[in-house]
Amino acid sequence: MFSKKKKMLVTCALPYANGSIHLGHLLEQIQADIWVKYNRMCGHEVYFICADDAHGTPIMLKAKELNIKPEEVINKIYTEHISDLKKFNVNHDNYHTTNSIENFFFVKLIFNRLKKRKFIKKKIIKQFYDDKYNIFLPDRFIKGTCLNCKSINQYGDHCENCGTTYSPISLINPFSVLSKKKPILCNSEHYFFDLPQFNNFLKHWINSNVLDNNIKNKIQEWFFLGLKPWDITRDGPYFGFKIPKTINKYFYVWLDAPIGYISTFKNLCDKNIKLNFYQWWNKKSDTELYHFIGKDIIYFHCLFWPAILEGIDFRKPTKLFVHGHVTLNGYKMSKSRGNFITAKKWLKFLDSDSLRYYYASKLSSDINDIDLNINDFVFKINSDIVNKIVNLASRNAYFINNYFHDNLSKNINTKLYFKFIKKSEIIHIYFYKRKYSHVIKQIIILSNIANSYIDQYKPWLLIKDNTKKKKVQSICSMGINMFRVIMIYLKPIMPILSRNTELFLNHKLCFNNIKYPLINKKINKFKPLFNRINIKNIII
Ligand code: NOT
Ligand code: ZN
Repeated sequence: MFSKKKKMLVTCALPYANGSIHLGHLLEQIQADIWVKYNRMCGHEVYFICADDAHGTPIMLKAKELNIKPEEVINKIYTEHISDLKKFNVNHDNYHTTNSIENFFFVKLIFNRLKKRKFIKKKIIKQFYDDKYNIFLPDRFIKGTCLNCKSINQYGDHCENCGTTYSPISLINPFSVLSKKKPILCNSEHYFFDLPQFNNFLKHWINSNVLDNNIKNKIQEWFFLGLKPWDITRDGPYFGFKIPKTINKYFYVWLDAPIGYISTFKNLCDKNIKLNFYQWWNKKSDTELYHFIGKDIIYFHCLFWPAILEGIDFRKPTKLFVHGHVTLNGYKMSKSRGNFITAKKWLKFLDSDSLRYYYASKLSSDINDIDLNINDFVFKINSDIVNKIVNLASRNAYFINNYFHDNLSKNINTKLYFKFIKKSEIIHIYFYKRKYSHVIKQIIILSNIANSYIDQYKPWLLIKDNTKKKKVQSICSMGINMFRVIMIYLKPIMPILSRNTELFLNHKLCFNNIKYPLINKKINKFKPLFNRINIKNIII
């Protein structure tokens, strides 16, 4: 893992600028942030970026409803998103917005290049128009009866009852979600990205180790159904980038969103002279690009995105890391169900490290949904973090602080210490493969061994015997050393607890010097490192 120093660019999907950061966003942001912190601890050069996805009809309508400009909506949300993510110690090197000069620059450049290379086609399509609101309706703003199973009130793009996907035009009795009126069908000329031209390239790319196997099957299905040209135009009024030399036509938000990865990085290069944009995005780049995404946006990232990059001769992603969704006590989170938890609400009752730990304890490299069960959460944090890990520090620090002037012994149990650091081999593999739940399992195994070691020697009895003082110092120093190794493994996951531990030990937690135990060294007075959670105080 320490082999070659790598240059890595890591991204999260861009949160929409029309709502707050919630537990769903946090799963992905925390998953990615742990991976970034881990890779940095291994000595790699890692840049972690994200941005707000600031265009589209919902943002435009929200502004209309509030009687303000869309720019005002997105600016306010931008500040809020940055502050929320920071409070969970998700530390991006740059958090930008897709409504930026850089993004407009790249969207135009990419569109023109694709057009020049004949990857863009024009076509007249029929689209629903709401003549009360005077807008063309996105699929999600049209509802009607499913043509297949006849269930009513289904969205314009797919039926939640039978799973059929279709065009809104085929809905029975369509109506506008905004005005509830029957929409009018109008003709409009749109630009299409010609995805089918990339069929062979994509088939090859998908099989070049960029995806885990479980996702590949889903994609084979799409190839089987046949790739279709992708409509990248929206008619005004629309909040987005206007397509040059057209009247009232805009780039679709899903075209400019992924380009946000490029423009956010460009914006970072402009602030950091060490970074050379071309080195990172040229077709033959020796840097690595990783996208963390949810399973609902695989299509965009596995098909459109690599095809666009291929079409413009840019580098492709090294890997796509896909995760499942968050459920809360077994249910999908939703505002209408009243179980929608924002980052802010979480922090009213709980701390950020505990969410990071809980998510890590459930995360692996698969796309299964992650259930946040509040009782299980409280139990796990109190049992693992408070009773096992922090207690290991506190019970040993008690003796070191009170009987040995804060000094760790010169002698510790080297055989057992070696066993602890040997675990790093498997832990490195688990971190690298994003199998964080396996990392946590190993950590808990080590915590149990460490606590049993102390239980076995009973320093609280030995200390009564004057001839055993040295022995007590050595046992408790070993306890502190085992705690330190555990905390090195936990550092990418729990940054606040790690920082508190570093202050307590007077020592920076890192992989480089894990081989060397802390001996003959002064530590600080123990102060509570983490608070037990009382379930009665949580009202979420
Ligand atoms: N705002 C979108 C969402 O589903 C994600 C955009 C991801 C950006 O929340 N990129 N691409 N492709
Ligand atoms: Zn149906």
